[in-house]
Amino acid sequence: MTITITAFERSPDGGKGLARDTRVRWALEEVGQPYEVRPVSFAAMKQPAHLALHPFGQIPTYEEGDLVLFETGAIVLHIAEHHAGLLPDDAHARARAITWMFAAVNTVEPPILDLVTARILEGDKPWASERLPLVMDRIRGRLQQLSARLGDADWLDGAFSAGDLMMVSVLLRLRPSGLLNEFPSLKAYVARGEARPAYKRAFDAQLSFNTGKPLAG
Ligand code: GTB
Repeated sequence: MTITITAFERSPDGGKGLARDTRVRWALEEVGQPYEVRPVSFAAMKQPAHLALHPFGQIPTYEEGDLVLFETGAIVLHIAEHHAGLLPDDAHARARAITWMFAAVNTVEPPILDLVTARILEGDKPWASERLPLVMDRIRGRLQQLSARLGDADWLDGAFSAGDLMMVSVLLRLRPSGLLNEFPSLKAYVARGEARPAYKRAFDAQLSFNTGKPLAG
């Protein structure tokens, strides 16, 4: 059955891979599932046709036959549950990998999104310069805890899983801030994720989509 996801017609990041369709593309590449991408403009996202797929008028969405999903955590979990390669077989290890997926979107991503809000949406407010260091410190706190748990392991819990895919995707959003440089083990963890062939294919595909330039090779 054809899988179709939606993505920004043109991502505001110009193809740096920071929009959330990249993590869905990455999951599909990891499990070897072909997919199609339907571009959606900002205006179309808020129209009834797209709102029927995504109640909050955002991308990405995921369509497979009569199944329609939104929320990248749920989409990646669906992909991981239906195709081998992103979740371990052992029931406890599988539950722990899913726990890391939730930790990525529920515990690590919120302060990172707060930084985007503080910088971009609230950057011109008179209190912005006082708030920014507080937001940065909350992120540092989380990164400290995450790097303590990762230790010198390659991945968060044994082999690479959907938990790592989500966590690396969330941490990548920090790159423009430079904060990852303060945590060399996390920087290396993110680099390991980016070095995976499936990530590279996903990144190249979104870059080509966003720039209109054909895929190399
Ligand atoms: N919790 C949802 C999920 O995980 O699926 C969040 C989805 C979401 O935030 N989608 C964003 C969106 O559709 C795109 S990814 N925004 C349009 C809107 O809300 O009207 C967020 C994003 C946007 C831009 C960049 N960038 O340019 O760097 C990076 C990430």
